[in-house]
Amino acid sequence: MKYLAKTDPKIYKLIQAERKRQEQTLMMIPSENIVSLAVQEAVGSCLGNKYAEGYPKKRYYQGQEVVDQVELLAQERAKKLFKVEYVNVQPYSGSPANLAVYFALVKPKEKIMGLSLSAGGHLTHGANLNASSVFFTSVSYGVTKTGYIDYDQLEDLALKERPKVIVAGTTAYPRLLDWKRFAEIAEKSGSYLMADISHIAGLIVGGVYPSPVEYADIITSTTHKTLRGPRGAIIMVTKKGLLKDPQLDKKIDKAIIPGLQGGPHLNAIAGIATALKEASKKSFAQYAKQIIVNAKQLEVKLKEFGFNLVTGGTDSHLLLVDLRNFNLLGNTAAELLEKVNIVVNRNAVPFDPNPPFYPSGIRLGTPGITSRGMKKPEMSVIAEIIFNVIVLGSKLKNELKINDAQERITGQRSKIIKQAEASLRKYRQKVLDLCRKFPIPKSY
Ligand code: DSN
Repeated sequence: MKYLAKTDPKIYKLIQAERKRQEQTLMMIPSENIVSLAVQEAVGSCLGNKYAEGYPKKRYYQGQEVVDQVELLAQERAKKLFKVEYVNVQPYSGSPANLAVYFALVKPKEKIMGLSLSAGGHLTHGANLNASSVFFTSVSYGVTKTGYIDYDQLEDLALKERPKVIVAGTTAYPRLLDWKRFAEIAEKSGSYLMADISHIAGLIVGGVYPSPVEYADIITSTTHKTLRGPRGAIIMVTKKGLLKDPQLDKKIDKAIIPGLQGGPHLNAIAGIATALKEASKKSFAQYAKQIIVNAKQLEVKLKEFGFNLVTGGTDSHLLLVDLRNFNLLGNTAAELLEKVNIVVNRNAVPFDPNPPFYPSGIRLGTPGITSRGMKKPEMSVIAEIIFNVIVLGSKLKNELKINDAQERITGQRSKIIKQAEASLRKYRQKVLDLCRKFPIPKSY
């Protein structure tokens, strides 16, 4: 980074600081990951200088002979890896990708149906205030008391509402999705089935999570989560989707450009192509397998320590911990864990009695720490640290007589954190030791 250091020392220093933060913390937000140097080089390349509105061989500007090959390569690799008929690699990220699908298939105010945000769905699956519910009419399905998707409710609702698109996708759901059941319901209600596999794409190509390809018409995915690529997204159309609607691929292309986007980010598309190549290797399948082994080990250990996990556990890369029996908000838990260099996010649990900004749970996942090479023994150490930190927070909240309403106030939570600091040092040291033993792959 010698050029950046000279031209813009402030940004250079901030990047160094962020790299150090990543080196010294356990990345346990389940949607984050650490990409390879190869992917970083592609993203930082001169491809970002080029405008290329349109699609390979059908662009608006000249000078496309090289970038056409980049985009075609990304498309071909995605098609082969996910076993689909058609891929658009241009979406800037997951949210525009989902919006493009709705834009392609749903008229303003017609219905879409997704998992509610409070039950583990994504903002773009029809949440309040999001474009997916402002421009379209959003109907949400939910989960049962056990935390599993309520497929019976989903079916009743789909038959009643007849949405244009049913979204099978999640952002905070630890279990497998029943693609077949989704497809049967979509068939009955005459809906397109869109699978949003953003969280699980890497697990699917690694062969450790069932693929929706046989069942969905359209599949969207970000590329930077378990797939371990750069920030970006892809939209895929399956054989089933094309049989149902032979124009589906063209509708998606049109929705991306001229519908929603301008010039594609060819540098990101090159990074996606490289990540797809990496994901086709045997070592990636081993990585995907280890992500789940690690999540399962966390499940076992956290349960031994008395944590309640939504649905009782996980089949994937993430766990949703309901902290109500520890009498601590997700905010306090996440802030305390950050003090020992474990980075997770606060998260609502299904039927959360607390508001979304002060939810009762935390969401954690294993893609990032598995990229560092950590395995089951390290998961046991991490689970024990999480337990100790949360028990300490709970005890201090009690001793400081901070009630649930006060705990929502930053200043009150700071009292707990300040009081905890001395005792947290030893756990922070343990985390630092782990980070040193399992360095992140070299990074710019
Ligand atoms: N922010 C992502 C996540 O954390 O799941 C989804 O967009």
